[in-house]
Amino acid sequence: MPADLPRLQRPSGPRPGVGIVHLGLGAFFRAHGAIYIAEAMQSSGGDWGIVGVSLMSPTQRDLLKPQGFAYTALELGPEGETAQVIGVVEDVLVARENPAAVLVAMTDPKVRIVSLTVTEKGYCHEPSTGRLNRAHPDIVHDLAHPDAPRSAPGYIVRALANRRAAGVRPFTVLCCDNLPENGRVVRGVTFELARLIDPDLAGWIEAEGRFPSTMVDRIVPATKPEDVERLARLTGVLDLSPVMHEPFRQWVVEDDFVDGARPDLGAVGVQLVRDVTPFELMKLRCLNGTHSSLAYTGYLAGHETIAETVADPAFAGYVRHLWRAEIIPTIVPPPGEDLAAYAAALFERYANPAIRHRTWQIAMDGSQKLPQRILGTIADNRAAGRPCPGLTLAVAAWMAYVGGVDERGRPIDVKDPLAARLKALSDAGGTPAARVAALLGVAEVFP
Ligand code: CS2
Repeated sequence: MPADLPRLQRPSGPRPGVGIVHLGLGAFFRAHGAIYIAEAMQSSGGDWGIVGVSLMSPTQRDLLKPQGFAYTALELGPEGETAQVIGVVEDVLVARENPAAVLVAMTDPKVRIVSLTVTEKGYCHEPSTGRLNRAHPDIVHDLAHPDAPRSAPGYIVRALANRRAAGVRPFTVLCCDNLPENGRVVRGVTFELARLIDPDLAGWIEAEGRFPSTMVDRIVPATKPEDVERLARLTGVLDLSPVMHEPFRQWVVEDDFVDGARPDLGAVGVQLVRDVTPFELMKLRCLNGTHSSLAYTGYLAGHETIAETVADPAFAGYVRHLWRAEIIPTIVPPPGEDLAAYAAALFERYANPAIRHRTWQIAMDGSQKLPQRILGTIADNRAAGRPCPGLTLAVAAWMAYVGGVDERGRPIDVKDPLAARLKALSDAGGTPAARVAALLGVAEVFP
């Protein structure tokens, strides 16, 4: 890559005011919610500029700051690629470096929305129940130091307490993670934490706060160094933090915002509904459920990406069986949706050779994903007396995967908050039956 390339700069022109603080400024939100919000402002105006927050690492801030926090979104379709420069992020804060600055931003009366993509593990909840995990180290810290929080729920509670003390209306909490009834999960952990800190505050949040649920969908593989080089060759400009994404996108949002304050999302294709639940169940089970099933079985079979996995006839047959026989029968179609057509479109999305979505990446954090992606579907099949060997195989593959050794005896780099415990249980199990029994005993995962 030529050394003298010009660095990407923010597009010129007037800047909107900041109206949103986003916790967890990762690739997915920058390729999904941020683009919708930028388009909504182009379409209908409004001060919905975004201050991003990285809860832990300074990496995103250090990469984006020299570019004026602008970045390129590269759409990778089967027929070709399209680059778009996104300039909706006004600043990026690093919470671990300066928690006070994050709280100042979240307390600003002009900030009407706090959105989140902190991944399933970022809510400090128990995946099997949705309740706050009070033993979580960050929650233990936040209860002892509520004015300098570490967890996402801790920041939400403290910022809402500051707003209440200042006579400022609460912000809307907009969850953009793959959790069932994600708004209600965030609402629940926020209430529980607030009650433990200040019951009057919890009452105020309950009366005045809004936590709409959303369903988010776009396949966004992690950006790799070769993506940066490929983009530089395509555009002649150096962008050190681009995002790669598929053409497809969908955002379904419950239209329940504090004082109705939000960008004009309906103008740019966001579906604004009263109840997201049917859309969310369809997506979590049909997409994320098969994603995780293919991730563990595909990885163990030696396939590096989802596209490679479904190019294998055995796995193409496997995933089509999952949709037809084990997943779609458990779902009531949302209004206007044809589930067979939805699954067929998913297959084409998975087969997109331009998207190198690694099975290893999707396999991350399985203990936080399995309940809503696979176990709920198994439970519904069992209740209906319907066998589900395909999903059971996916759970077995997850159990083999967390054992940390693949089918060729090579080590697996298992990324999961419970990785050490899962490996210890697996190792102590001895026989396969004993390993299964030990892992089924992990109550945070298996209700
Ligand atoms: C994937 C999701 O990494 C994963 O767990 O299943 O990020 C998936 O790509 C998105 O939910 C698609 O909308």
